[in-house]
Amino acid sequence: MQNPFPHLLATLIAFSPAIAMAHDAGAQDPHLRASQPERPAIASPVTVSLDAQRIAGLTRHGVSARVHNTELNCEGVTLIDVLRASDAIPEGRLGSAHLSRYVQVDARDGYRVLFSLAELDPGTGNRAVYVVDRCGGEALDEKDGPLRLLVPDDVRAARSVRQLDAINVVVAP
Ligand SMILES: Nc1nc2c(c(=O)[nH]1)N[C@H]1C(S)=C(S)[C@@H](COP(=O)(O)O)O[C@H]1N2
Ligand SMILES: [Mo]
Repeated sequence: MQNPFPHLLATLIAFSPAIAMAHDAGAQDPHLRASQPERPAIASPVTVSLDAQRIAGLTRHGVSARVHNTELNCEGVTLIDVLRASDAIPEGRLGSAHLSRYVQVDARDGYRVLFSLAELDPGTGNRAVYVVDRCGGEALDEKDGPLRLLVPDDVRAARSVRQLDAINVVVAP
């Protein structure tokens, strides 16, 4: 039988520039990776402070939302500002490592909802979510408050959590 080695060698040499080019193109294509191969370590979960004094220091906004068939006119702060005030997220644009984190919101009655950081980030999803403490000109009572969420652009008010108890930012497993 003829020795196949010289033929194999000739084939490898003939194709090596193409193989090298394909490899280089892969390394340079910015679309191949959505995130860095090595993620920086981010603590998880990060518990967000709902301390009244800290919330009182944030910019206040008026916010209206339809809940069932009632229009609620409330006042409060943005959830993204609350997250920043607790150092749960960095200032400015959220890097890719933050886009796989989620915000878990728990209520005293056991109700729980989630938001992704990406949907809340003003530079990405820009979903408006508020933490409010007054509606209809009055402080919220124990049935609804003292803090609740309002998500005016959600079709149904299911994430407008009443009886806010805890907020944690979690790295998705
Ligand atoms: N803590 C808590 N928040 C909650 C709920 C709940 O069961 N518990 N239900 C949600 C749903 S499904 C809706 S439609 C609205 C109802 O808000 P309302 O009670 O102010 O009408 O609250 C949301 N927030
Ligand atoms: Mo609901």
